[in-house]
Amino acid sequence: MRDERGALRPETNEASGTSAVRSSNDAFLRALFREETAHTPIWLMRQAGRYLPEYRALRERVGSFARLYKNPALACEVALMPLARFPLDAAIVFSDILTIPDAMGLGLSFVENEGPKFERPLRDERAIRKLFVPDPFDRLRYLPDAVSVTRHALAGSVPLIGFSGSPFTLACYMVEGGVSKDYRFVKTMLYDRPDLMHRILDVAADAALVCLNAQIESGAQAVMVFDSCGGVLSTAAFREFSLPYTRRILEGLIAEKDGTRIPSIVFTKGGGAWLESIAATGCASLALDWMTELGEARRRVGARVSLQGNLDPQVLFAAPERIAAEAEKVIDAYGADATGLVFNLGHGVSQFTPPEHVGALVEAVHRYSRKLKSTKKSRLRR
Ligand code: 1CP
Repeated sequence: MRDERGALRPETNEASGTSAVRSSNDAFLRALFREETAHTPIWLMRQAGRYLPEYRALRERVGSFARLYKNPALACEVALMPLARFPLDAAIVFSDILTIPDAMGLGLSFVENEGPKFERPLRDERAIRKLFVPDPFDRLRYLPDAVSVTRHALAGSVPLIGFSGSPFTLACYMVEGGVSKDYRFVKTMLYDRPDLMHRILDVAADAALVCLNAQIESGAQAVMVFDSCGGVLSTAAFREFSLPYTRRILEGLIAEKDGTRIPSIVFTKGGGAWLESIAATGCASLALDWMTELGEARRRVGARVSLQGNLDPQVLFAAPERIAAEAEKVIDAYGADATGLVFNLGHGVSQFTPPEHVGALVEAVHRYSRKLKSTKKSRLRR
């Protein structure tokens, strides 16, 4: 089905027939809202990616990463790959945060083993003044279409997450032109020409917002903002150049779709010092990197937001028994009986992770949390 703008639209809640029911497994959405669940839901950042041999084979066949995410049917196929292997509690649309600057005309390419590169990084004032907000249903049409095709294919099995980069993280890639170790260009601009930095952030915030809302309109049931570079800032700079722009996105998000609230998650890598201010932006949930202790985070902000995280992704290199033991530690750190935890890694799955180890993690989180939650229930009945 296509709407008046010609975009693909999911047949809403086709599986249930009612608009109020979320998904047959709604543990992920319930946990985001700090409601009771029978188990702790789990999904992993970058769950659909290079550690899966079927992903590598498809990318090889198709020729590039961009050909995958620009084709809604292939993007859907990739998003479903990890779910075919593991009983994960959420799916995430297969795309990249850098599609927004690409649609702004910066010329994105992905160079093998070097990561993303922009042909025209933003360095001069004229280019910055000309920056514009791309129409998500025009230049980025493949993204809302991928959301709608994936939502349809999930058929109500688990919820679908949409995402974007935070304005500051987008600005880092746009100014640096790719991955950076020292953030030299972006920090030079931020301190020397804060007016230009604010101009980029202003456009990036509007672009991220329209892009997230397009994903919600197309069927995303939760959205996540990745501030993967936020942690490189001083506290003062974070308060000036990252936080207000993330807040602006959260304030503009579509809050409810078909009678169901749409929760938002904010991930600030290296943001452990600022949890209170991030929680005050209005997000439903904070995603934490592995440096932050979950129990401490819960004491600081757990009454306001749910938490997502935060196993060190490199634990997945260890043997399955060690993975299970480390996962239990994460759950225990949060508070075994508690509501409001979505299990995840503290950052994306490494491409060198053996897929069976991801299976062992998902199994351990489900098994251990089910045991703890049923013990709590029978304790309450007594
Ligand atoms: O096949 C390939 O070589 C492409 C590898 C790849 C993949 C699978 C890239 C390149 N991006 C992605 C997908 C992707 N990116 C998803 C898909 C959904 C999922 O989680 O399964 C998401 C959510 C992202 C988000 C993203 N891209 C972030 C934010 C999260 C994070 O990891 O901090 C960032 C910073 C990027 C930039 C990016 N894209 C790709 C690379 C190599 C990079 C540079 C950063 C890095 O090395 O991870």
